[in-house]
Amino acid sequence: MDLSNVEQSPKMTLLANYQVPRYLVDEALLHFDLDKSKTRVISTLKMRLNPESSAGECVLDGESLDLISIKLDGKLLSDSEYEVNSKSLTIAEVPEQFELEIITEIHPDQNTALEGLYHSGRLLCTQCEAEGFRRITYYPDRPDVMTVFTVTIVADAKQWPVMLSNGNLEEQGQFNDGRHWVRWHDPHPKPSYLFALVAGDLYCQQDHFRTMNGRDVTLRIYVDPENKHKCDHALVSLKQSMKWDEEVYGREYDLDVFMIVAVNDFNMGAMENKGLNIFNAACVLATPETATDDDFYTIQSIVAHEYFHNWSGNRVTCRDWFQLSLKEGFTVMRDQSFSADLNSAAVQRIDDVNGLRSMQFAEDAGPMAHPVRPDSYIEISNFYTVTIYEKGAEVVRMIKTLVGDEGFRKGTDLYFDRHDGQAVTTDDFVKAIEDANSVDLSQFKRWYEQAGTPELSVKTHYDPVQQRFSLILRQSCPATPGQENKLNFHIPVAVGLLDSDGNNMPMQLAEEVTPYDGDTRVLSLTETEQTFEFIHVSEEPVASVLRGFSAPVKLKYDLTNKQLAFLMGRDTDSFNRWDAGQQLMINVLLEIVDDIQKQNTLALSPLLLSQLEAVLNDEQLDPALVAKMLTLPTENYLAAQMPVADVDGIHQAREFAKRQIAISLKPLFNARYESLSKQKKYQFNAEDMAARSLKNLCLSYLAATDDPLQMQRCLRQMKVTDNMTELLAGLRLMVDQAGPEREHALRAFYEQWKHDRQVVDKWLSVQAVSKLPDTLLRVKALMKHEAFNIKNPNNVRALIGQFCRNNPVHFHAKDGSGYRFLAEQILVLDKLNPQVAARMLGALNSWRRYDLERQELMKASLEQIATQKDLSADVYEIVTKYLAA
Ligand code: B3K
Ligand code: ZN
Repeated sequence: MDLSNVEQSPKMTLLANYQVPRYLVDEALLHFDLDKSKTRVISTLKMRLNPESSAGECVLDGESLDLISIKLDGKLLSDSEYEVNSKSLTIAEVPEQFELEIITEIHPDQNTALEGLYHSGRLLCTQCEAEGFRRITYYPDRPDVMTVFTVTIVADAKQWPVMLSNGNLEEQGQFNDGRHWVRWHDPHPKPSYLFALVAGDLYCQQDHFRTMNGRDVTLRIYVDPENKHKCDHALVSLKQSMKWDEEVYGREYDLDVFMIVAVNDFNMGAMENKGLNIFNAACVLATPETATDDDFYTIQSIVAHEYFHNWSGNRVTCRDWFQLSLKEGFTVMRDQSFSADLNSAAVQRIDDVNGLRSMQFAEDAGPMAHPVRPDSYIEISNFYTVTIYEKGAEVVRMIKTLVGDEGFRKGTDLYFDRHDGQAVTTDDFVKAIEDANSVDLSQFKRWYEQAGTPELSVKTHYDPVQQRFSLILRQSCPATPGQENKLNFHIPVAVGLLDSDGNNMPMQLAEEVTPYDGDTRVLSLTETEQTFEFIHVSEEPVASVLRGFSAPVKLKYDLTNKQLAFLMGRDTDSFNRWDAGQQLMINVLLEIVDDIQKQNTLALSPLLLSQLEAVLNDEQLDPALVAKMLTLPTENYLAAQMPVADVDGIHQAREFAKRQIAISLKPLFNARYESLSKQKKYQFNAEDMAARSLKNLCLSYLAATDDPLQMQRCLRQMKVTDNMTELLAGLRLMVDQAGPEREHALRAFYEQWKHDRQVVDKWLSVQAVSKLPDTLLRVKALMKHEAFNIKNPNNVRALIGQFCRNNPVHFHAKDGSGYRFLAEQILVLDKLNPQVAARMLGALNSWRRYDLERQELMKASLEQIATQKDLSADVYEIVTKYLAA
């Protein structure tokens, strides 16, 4: 397509062009006169020339600001002494050390982008990462400028009774005119992206934590008064996180108070502002009646994630935004191991890998593929990706696997000590681990530099005479945009060998003199191909490769369905047991797709059926694991396994398989459902969650039998339950069956919960992912419902996002209606909130993987977006990269 009429081409930022900041800020005094339509900000900055730089003009970032005045060392600057444009303020001449006073005005109630200071409900709040602070005042808005902030807030006491910022509260007072003021001081130097301010009429729930050195920390959660019953779980999670970080990483909290605020309008999950985390209400508020087990679980992990940032991100921060994974990859890895420690480690690993494979592998194989440490970006907001977060976490996890638990702790201790109060790079992180362990990770660092998912192929050879077993490992990595040829990775491959009874076998390598002690060993693949030869192997083993998913690679290991069935039943590594089952299901389902294409009669593999039956009958196995093992791969993931995704074939095959399994194993599903149905008061713990997940899984299979009695069962479950986990599971199943019961259930649910935003979003989501043919029409109708507001990101994600991402059969409708719908919404959203618009575009990431007709339709929608005037940099960057694919 000719993009020459696309007017704007925002500029690209390159890692190679990094330069240290010319001026540093030693102290920032901020004064806010708060008002929702016009807030005045007086910023006083004590600045000096960076000794590592050389003198020159002083450039400050600033966007969408009304500049009122500038004083340099107390003297008002005239218009000719500075220059302002839409992105910055430049003062031509400044001394080596100086004080700037800048007065600006901003308009929180007009801020629909939700970046900077904005108005949400009855609140004023901020979001500054990555580049939102420049929408509050002129400032060197980059993470390597670290400053001590003191913040004074003045506002009407009635309207804004609570006024918060980072650090500790120093002083407060009243004026005679009904206004009041507070002053917050944060002693820890921090970059501007960690600045936060909140004001509003908020309810506060308080608790305490005693740190490992005996300091008492006050914990506070601030919420809208109607949510005051929803704070307990987050507070428990916070205390669990604080304790875990002390025990596992030796990290103690460093202020007198730690605050969390819940807001309804938020672009992502939460934000780790120093001492004042701001959360999307959906990621912090929960009661058993309104939140599902998944919500409880996610909240626990997000609270932990943001808390852990206090060290991995805040005390030690990023030099520049190319280093984003320094804090995000590491912190995700930390929150994943926290969740694994507190809940079921096997389930946590399965969920993490599922997420990685379905989202990150797709990103890595598509037009936006980028390394964990990218080299360039147009809009940094587009780089808060699954690659930076989830692949970044896998990279840190591999480092831990390579140096061992103790070595890793030595490494992180050194990292935190060495770089406390600094803004550093991923290289600095790796260097600390190397230095603490005397290891060389130079080849390993390619994981940060090269994009794309490596492929690991496995061949085996057994010599019965010599009793030797060879494992031949080979790696390759596909080209990605801008990276044609890849160098070899250093891949840790965890392996076990199983005999025919499923017992672990000894794993002594030919070059070793003593036997290896252990059931799993980690092999380092550093060449293109390497052979590992095991000796004293008394029978031909089945190799269990990539145990625990020891590296983020695509495994190419041609096991027969019979071998997969064996591993599914017998592997001693729970992750690989689940994974073998998934691979078996994929093989079976893709064969059915093939039969559908050839119009053959369909049948379900008896081998798979008997394996599933065995799993369902296994009372010893953790019910949570049973539920995972009985869950078919998603349609999206199946699509990614085909050279050309056959949307309808996959949908039909999966529905067919599900129904066959349901019919064949109905008595078992029935029995387990009933045995798990004992009434018990809701509790959030691994055991009860496991029971509920298996119970709901059984119900979903029973519903797939099309037996009308099962709908009655769903209704009954919805009636008797005390929790949202079971209520929503029932509703979800009913929403897939047309008829008056469905409409009645939806109406009743809404009537009961319309006052609760978190629940209403679930109500929108279940309808967006419905299998019924008129789903798009219903989604469009729901956009006009009182429950939907396009300015609210949670509403957009619940309805539009769920439809486009998790309803493939309707989103990819052959007539292109799904694509046109998405394009229309993106153009509307881009004017309101570019970050949310750009996120929605992600639904078209894999557009080249569909048949030519669908590609044409998707391309037309992309072009329609690309040719729009005044596109945001966010959407511009993604749409042009997609079209270039
Ligand atoms: N650091 C924030 C994400 C900010 C996103 C800015 N567009 C939340 C987190 O990862 O903890
Ligand atoms: Zn984070």
